[in-house]
Amino acid sequence: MHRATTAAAAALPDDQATAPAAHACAFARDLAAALSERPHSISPKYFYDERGSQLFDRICELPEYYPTRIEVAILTAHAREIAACMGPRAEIVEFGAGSLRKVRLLLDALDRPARYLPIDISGEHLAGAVAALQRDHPGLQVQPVVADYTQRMLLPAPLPGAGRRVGFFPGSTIGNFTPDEAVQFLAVAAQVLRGGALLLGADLVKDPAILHAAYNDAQGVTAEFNLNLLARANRELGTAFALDQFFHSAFYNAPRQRIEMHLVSRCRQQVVLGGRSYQLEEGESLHTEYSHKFTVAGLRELARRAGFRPGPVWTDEQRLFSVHWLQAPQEGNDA
Ligand code: AVJ
Repeated sequence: MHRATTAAAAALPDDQATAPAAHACAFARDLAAALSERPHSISPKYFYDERGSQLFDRICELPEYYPTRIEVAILTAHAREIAACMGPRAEIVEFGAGSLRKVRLLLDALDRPARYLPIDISGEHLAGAVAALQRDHPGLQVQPVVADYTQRMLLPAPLPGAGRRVGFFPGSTIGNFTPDEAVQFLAVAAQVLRGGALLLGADLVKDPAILHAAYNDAQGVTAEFNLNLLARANRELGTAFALDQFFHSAFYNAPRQRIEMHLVSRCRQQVVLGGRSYQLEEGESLHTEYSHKFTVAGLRELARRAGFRPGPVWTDEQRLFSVHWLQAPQEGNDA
């Protein structure tokens, strides 16, 4: 099971300078918990330090990793229709904004967007990406939020005169959550986006061979991305994980409709963290990520359970990936 507790309503850390240290503590605590319990499992959010964010950007360019390419094609093909759903002066809130590549596809089609609020856990990476976006869109108000969107967070009040507040959650990152966690996250998003909507990207169930290849690329970038979790612990927490004593494992669990990623220990070994020693057996794994796959109907049902009213869905011809327009509840409606 994931330790990622899902979002409750809203909190903007007002002292962002303390965020990295606070995060290192959370990482130490969560890694210690992961090593203490069996099966060992840690949240995939710890992949994304500066190095991990760079590796993820490289994954998005891999020939085997179709989700980014297909989602970009869908957003490009339907940008005008999506922009029409958003309406004039929309405020876009992106959850886990990363390198801010995908929002650019929408910005060009949008009618005078009021503001863009990218939320990301990787502060340094976000700052660089915001600077680059501002160069290309000098008139756009951008307000980056360095925060963990799986925790409570408070968003700034809407700008006076702004149109709809539209959440943007591309990439099928929703798949990192278990289905129950996904509903919890979506329920909070429905509250935060009240009166507006959520534009959500969701990867679809398909031939397991295609899924397997996407998470086991020939160049080994995904393996390096997975192993970076241990490298990061060595950098930030003073552990001494021997990276060559672990291997990357990613497989499709068909009944659960998800890719699972693990780091498997090649031998019996000891790990020291925070003055405590933990033992890993040969073949024992640390689970690092779920990447759930959806059917269009299944995703719409999850959204309904969270209080959204599902609207238009856009997919590619091969139905590899889907983009959903989900209407948030009306303002002042307590249902
Ligand atoms: C960013 C979470 C959507 O699950 O496909 C890519 C992360 N992990 N390759 C995904 C990821 C391995 C990605 N998400």
